[in-house]
Amino acid sequence: MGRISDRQIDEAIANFRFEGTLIEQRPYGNGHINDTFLLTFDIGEMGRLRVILQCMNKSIFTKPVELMENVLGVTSYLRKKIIENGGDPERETLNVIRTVANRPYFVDSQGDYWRAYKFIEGATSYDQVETPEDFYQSAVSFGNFQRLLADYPAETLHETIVGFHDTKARFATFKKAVEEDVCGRVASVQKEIDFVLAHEDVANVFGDMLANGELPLRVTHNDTKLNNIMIDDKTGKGICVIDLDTVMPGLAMNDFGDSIRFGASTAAEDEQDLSKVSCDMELFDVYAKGFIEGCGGKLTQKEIEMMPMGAKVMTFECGMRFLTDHLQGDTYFKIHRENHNLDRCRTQFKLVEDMEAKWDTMQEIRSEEHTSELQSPDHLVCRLLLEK
Ligand code: ADP
Ligand code: GN1
Ligand code: MG
Repeated sequence: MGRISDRQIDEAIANFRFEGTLIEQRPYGNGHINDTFLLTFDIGEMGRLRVILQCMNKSIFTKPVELMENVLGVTSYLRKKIIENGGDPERETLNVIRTVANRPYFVDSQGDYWRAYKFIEGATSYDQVETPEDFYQSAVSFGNFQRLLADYPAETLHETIVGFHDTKARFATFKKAVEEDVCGRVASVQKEIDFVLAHEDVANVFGDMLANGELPLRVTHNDTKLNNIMIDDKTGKGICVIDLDTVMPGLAMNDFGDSIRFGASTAAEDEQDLSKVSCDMELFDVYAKGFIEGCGGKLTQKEIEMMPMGAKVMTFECGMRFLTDHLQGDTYFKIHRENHNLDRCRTQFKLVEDMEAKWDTMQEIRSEEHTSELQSPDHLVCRLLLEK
């Protein structure tokens, strides 16, 4: 991992209300943003207790206190809903463990911010789809997450990353990175740069529709990749949506699309053999079905119509973000090898091309199904939020 010293980890561990004797600590998971550790405690006759300890990435999340306010707000709201629905709030939402000073986060002597969550036992976060059924279940859960938060007071949420899915603004940032060429990498990625420039229209679609009032803003997750959901090992159901750092007003199609970009790909996000990368239409289909069901009839006709576009926009945006980071010297996404962000960018652009080739099929799948019951856009309340 590198960024965090052992001394900092020890300092953080000493400052949370953990029970028992620490018997193991190790880096954990495949997130690209935070530094995540799994801690195991021996609690005597009661056995073992595991927790997740995370150092938040403060160069990305520049206001960690506001971020934790969002997390606490959303998890306590979900907790109530889960209890009302007869669910298990210990496993179906994240549970923040407080510090000895009774705070939801700890600031260490280096100024880094830490938080801890109960580990969700008996469930797995997958990096690649193993069965269509799992993918379907993750879709139901992400849709359900959006439905459960439909009446959440959106105006209380802080915008943790400004313009997170403002694809148009990200296009402008990309162009600036090309102009500046701080690492001298532009010449070696001209093909990828040309791909972005040829797709400017994709960057503008949703911004223009939002401006015209054609799409509602809702409280969305905004980072719906498969490893941000825990699938129950026994029932196979999506039990808990995790990684709540980017819960903010956003677009339903982006939550849909980000899942497709990651989970409906036939290869890993960083696969180097591009012949293995394509968008699986069966997976697209099962995910669309599960997501619409999970949203419980809340999506508008226009939103459903724009779901394939959500897949294309999110995939294009993510590829462009990886390329921008490659040009800027890999300062945002964690990398584990040379040109890692470039490899990631290439898989995303291959997926965009494949979606373009399969565009008619994607439209058909979407329109064949699920368009029967359509509701009014009752969440326009959020519309003004991003403009404030
Ligand atoms: P990042 O923002 O870096 O992606 P995440 O919050 O997604 O960080 O955490 C990284 C990984 O750690 C997740 O993909 C998941 O595998 C694991 N993880 C996070 N929180 C929990 C939890 N409460 N219980 C079990 N696993 C978790
Ligand atoms: C990051 O945090 P993680 O690894 O779940 C990123 C997403 C990207 C994704 C690409 C806060 O997600 O936006 O789509 O990597 N999260 C943030 O894999 O930037
Ligand atoms: Mg994550």
